[in-house]
Amino acid sequence: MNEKLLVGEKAAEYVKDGMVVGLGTGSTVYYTIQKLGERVAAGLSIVGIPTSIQTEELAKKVGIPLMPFEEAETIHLAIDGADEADPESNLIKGGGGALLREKMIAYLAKQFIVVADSKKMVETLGAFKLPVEIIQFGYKVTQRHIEKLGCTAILRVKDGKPYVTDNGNYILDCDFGDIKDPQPLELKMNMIPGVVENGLFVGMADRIITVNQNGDVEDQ
Ligand code: ABF
Repeated sequence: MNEKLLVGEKAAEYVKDGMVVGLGTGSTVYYTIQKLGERVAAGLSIVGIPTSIQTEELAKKVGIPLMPFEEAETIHLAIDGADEADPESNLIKGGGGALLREKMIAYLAKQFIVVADSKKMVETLGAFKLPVEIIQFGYKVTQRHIEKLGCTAILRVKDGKPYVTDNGNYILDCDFGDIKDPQPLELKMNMIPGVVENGLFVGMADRIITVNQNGDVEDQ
């Protein structure tokens, strides 16, 4: 059973005519975007705001009209994936490197729906290393400040070079072990000069669509 397809397509049902829709990044929301493309072709009138260049290209390919984030007065609904989700619907995101734009769009959205296969649902966040977006300047100093919070912070590398986000920044993947209380960590992290944003989305998700133990799509 393709859990990503099931939850991704279920989320598309929440999109109504006239909506401005935040379009997430990743392999699960991929199915949401595909389904929305079909519905647009059948007459659905929406405008999408992509959370990454990758999603912008996918949305154009499937025919979803787009608008620049700067022009958005409001976003009715943002739909995105996650790397982990705990029972309080706190998330770790950023495995795909798009966490900054994802968080900016989710923050503006009136409703934020997360699509997550069952493997993403955890009791405690932290098995997935926390992505943190930092500026390139002085990144080793920033890395040391972050490690003083109690983690090992590893510079994300791609093709042998530091990975660079759509915004021209680096990402550190930070191993804190179990993150039992994500809110103070989210705040402390962003206080560090050089940190742009981190992948803890605390209290932001309004709904998580996943698959339960019986294999049924569950709308939490
Ligand atoms: C995106 O979804 C990222 O934040 C996250 O890394 C990614 C993971 O989800 P998937 O498994 O759907 O690719 O929003």
